[in-house]
Amino acid sequence: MTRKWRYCALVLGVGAIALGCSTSEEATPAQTTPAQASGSTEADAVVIEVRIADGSVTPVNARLDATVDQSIELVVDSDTAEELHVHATPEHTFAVLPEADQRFSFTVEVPGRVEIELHGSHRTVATVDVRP
Ligand SMILES: [Cu+2]
Repeated sequence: MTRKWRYCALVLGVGAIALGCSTSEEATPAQTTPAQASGSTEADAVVIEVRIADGSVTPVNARLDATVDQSIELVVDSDTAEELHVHATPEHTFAVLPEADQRFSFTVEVPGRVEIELHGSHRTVATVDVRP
C-alpha cells in the first residue's frame, strides 16, 4: 500500500512536469491516415487504437515497433475519464475524456522501450520498441 502511494506521488510529479512542458504544444491536426498503409516509410505514423469500455481496456500489453522521431498516434475511445502516460523521453501525459475518437500524437527522441500506461486502471496498453 505504502509503495503504491509513493508510486502515485512520483507519477503525479512527473505528470505535472510533462503537462507544464507541453502546454505550448498545439494539437496536431488529425490526419486521416489509413491504418498501416503499404510501403511504410519514416513518414508513416504508428497508430494505436485504444478502447476503454465498462472497465475493460483493449489492447493490453501490445507490442509495437517505431523509430526515433516517428509519429506515434493514440486513437482513444473511452467511456470514462482516464490518464494516459507515455514513459518516454520526453515524457507525455494525455487527459482522456469519456468520448470517442480522441487523438493524441507524440514522438520519442531517445531510443528504448516505451510503455504507454493508463493510470486510472493501472494497465499497460502497449510497449513500443523505439529504435534509432
Ligand atoms: Cu506512468
